[in-house]
Amino acid sequence: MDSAVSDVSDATRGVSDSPLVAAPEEPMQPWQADRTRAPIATKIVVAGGFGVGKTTLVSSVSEITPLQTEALMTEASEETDDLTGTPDKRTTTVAMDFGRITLDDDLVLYLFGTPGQQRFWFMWDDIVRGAIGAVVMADTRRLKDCFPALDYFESCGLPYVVAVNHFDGSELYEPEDVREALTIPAHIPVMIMDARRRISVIETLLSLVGHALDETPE
Ligand SMILES: Nc1nc2c(ncn2[C@@H]2O[C@H](COP(=O)(O)OP(=O)(O)OP(=O)(O)O)[C@@H](O)[C@H]2O)c(=O)[nH]1
Ligand SMILES: [Mg+2]
Repeated sequence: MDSAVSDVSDATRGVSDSPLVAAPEEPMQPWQADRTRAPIATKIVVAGGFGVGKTTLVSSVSEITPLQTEALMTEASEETDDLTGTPDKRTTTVAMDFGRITLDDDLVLYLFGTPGQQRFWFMWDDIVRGAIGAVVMADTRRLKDCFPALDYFESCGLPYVVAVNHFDGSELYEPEDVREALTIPAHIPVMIMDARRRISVIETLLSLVGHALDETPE
């Protein structure tokens, strides 16, 4: 063909003169053929009581702008939502948080944060569908707030780890003390972390992925 388009493409690509050849023939890189390194995408749920730091956790590790569904809190929720542990908290999650993080180049975690307020718990069944595991966040100043999440994952059989979000000024406990207080079985990881620190959150997520793999039958 004599068209200018054909001439340019032939000259720059050095390919055959057939107009049907649209893309350059590039040799396949070894990593492209290695199916063992194809990215694996998994879904992880971040649960826990009201204001324990779920939205903070998702935001601090997400490599995309996290999706948030925060609504301003008003005096109407004063009776039900205890803000003594987090006096600066102004908003609450009304649907879910969503973020993404890629670990080790080929493990993509999609993070789904649950709403903490009791009146939105009906959404949990939808949020956890298809997840490989959950992070149950706890605050040692109000440990009982994480009981509903623990009960939920125990009853549905989804692997989970317990992540104690340490708030400045609160007493620092050993993981084994928290395990005992919450009667968490020995094979379930319990860790003390800080939802604001990316590295701390990544350690928590890696621990969950490892635990979920241990729990999943071959
Ligand atoms: N000091 C301290 N503050 C934190 C930490 N994590 C979260 N916060 C603060 O605690 C408040 C609660 O955080 P959120 O991430 O909104 O909690 P949440 O669990 O998503 O809350 P709900 O969605 O309303 O249940 C916010 O004001 C955060 O800035 C932490 O590790 N240390
Ligand atoms: Mg939230």
